[in-house]
Amino acid sequence: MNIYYSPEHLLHSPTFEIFEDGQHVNYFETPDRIEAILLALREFENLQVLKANPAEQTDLLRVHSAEYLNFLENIYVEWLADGAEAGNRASALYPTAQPLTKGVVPSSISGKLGYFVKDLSAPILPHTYQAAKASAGCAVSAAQQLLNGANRSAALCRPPGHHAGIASSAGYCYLNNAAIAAAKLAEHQRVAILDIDYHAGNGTQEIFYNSDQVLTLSIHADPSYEYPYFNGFASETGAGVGKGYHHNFTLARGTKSAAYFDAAQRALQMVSHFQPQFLLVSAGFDTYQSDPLGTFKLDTPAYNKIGNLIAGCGLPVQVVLEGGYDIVNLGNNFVALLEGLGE
Ligand code: SP5
Ligand code: ZN
Repeated sequence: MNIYYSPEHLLHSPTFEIFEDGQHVNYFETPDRIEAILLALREFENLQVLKANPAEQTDLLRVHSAEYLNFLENIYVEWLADGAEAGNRASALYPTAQPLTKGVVPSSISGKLGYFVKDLSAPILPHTYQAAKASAGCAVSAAQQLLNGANRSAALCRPPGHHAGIASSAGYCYLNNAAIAAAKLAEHQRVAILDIDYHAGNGTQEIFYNSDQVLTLSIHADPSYEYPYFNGFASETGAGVGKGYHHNFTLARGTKSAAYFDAAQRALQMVSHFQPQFLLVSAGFDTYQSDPLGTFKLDTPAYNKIGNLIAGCGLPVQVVLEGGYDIVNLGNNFVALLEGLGE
């Protein structure tokens, strides 16, 4: 199996985030996440870790709006030109507001931040866009592997992607890596995306909400008590021709393996029924029992079992890394999923 990564993820390392209750905490989505996975992969045979090139504009534009990409590319420099001081903690840009309606991009820096950034966990630093494009490039390279006929591929994406919408950053995410890969694959064939991160894949949901070519499924903590709060409810099932091509599987606080596997099996039945050519897995490991942001109770063997269940579909599978913040166990959990998936 080929696994893609980019050292450029190291360029993006925010120091803090702000929780919804106002707490400033150390940033959870850290560079050592990738380094931990790379270390664990050394023990694993039959795989090659390869450096990916950054995603190209054409790949990004299948998913994101041009004005949003322009914002990500330029906002930091605009801020410096406006007299902001670089090189300290405050040099991370945070949003300030949410518009009631979308339509006209604000001209002010604060206005743009409020318009394009949905929460206080997706700051923009000097090299954030570069790292995000490199991350998306990992997903594009892994997708290309499937197009070339591989049965398995994986992308060590950082920053992650599944909370990024068509024109929005949120929840550590800037570019939606899985959606960018899926959009590339969907130019040729039908694609399903199964999101197993602890948090609802609301960005991916938004991007394909009106599509019947990409089936999107997300298993996650019920948004009635967990981030991202506003989407990811079971009642949201797609719109227009996409009606019936999105499904959310909401789980209670403290969900254990048995209930999780049950949801996974129901989701995978939908995948099989859809008969896609490719299956993409947005793989978050914040469902782990000691994850600092999650409440679920999965252990390491559970990821092996989830891999087995996914393999049961008999489809070419691409794994795209999303969340997972228990750094000590992240590498083993990632390896367990790959081992469960098999060749
Ligand atoms: C990719 C990914 O996993 N993103 C997750 C972003 C979640 N950020 C919100 C964390 C909310 C923590 N709430 C703590 C409340 C403290 N009282
Ligand atoms: Zn998550």
